[in-house]
Amino acid sequence: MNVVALAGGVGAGKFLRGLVRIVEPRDVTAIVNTGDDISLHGLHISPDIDSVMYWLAGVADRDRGWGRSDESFRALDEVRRLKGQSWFGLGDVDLATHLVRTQLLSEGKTLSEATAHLTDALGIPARLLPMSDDPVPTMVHAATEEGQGLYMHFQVYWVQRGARDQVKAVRYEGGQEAAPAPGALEALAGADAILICPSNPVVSIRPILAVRGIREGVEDARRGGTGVVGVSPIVGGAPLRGMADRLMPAVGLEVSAYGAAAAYPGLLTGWVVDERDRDMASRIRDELGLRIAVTDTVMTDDDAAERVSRVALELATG
Ligand code: FO1
Repeated sequence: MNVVALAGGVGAGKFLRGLVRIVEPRDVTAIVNTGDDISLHGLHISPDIDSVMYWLAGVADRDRGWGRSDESFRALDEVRRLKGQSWFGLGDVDLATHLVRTQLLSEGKTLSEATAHLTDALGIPARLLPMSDDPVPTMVHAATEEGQGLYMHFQVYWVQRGARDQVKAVRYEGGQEAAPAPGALEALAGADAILICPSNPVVSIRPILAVRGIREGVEDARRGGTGVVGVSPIVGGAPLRGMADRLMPAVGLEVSAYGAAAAYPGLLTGWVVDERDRDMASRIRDELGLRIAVTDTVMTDDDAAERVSRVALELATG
């Protein structure tokens, strides 16, 4: 069975660890958000690709959410002492990933090729594709407390400025000029199920759908009878982690399991909601016309992740 997953960072990493227990890993293709990608110190950093990669390789930091386990930050401390840019927490071991990726890109390899190199080196059998080899940065329009307008990269909004600004709008810059990564549209066309990981709709999944042809690829697959099922990243009215609660209202989405499903009009056939949001199931079913499954979606370990991915897959294929 061929399964395609649209993936953001931590939630996707956990979910995919469960999915590769129930589907042959080589038959899983994750199309990963690269809207968060940023260049710092001359290095190309792909936070969501790295999160998914580290989770699948079993080397992710479970508590911090991003980056590697058993990490140290000595290089960053020295960057700070040297009055360099130290606002983005690059760990010493994590740095190796960015060094290898950046070297490959400088040799003329694409981001897809660099990602394949890294996943191969980490022994990950599932296929990870960036959403595009072209840059599609997620940009945030916001206003400071003093009312001054800002237009900034998502990582500047989130990490450097600590999400303190009032978000007015979010843009996926260059999405319509970007080409999907080689193999992404073919994977969607050949999928027996398409799953949307429990990732932030505004800064993880919609950036993927903004790349020319990807939304249409999902729509075509759906019209052809492929189940398209998402897992709500909103549990009990709030995201488990991250910033969805600040960004969803800015783009007109209610911060709820309903609002997250409503982020994908015309794309879904089913939606997995957490048991804490059971009351919302009938509204999602009736208003959005989706098949619903209710389960405990909190992925505290791989067994829980396997259960959540099984529920999603069964809803998509059943
Ligand atoms: N998130 C933070 O809140 N602070 C950081 O210093 C930080 C560093 C970082 C380094 C590498 C990496 O792959 C991710 C990192 N993240 C950090 C996470 C990242 O900013 C976002 O949470 C993701 O882009 C959202 O999926």
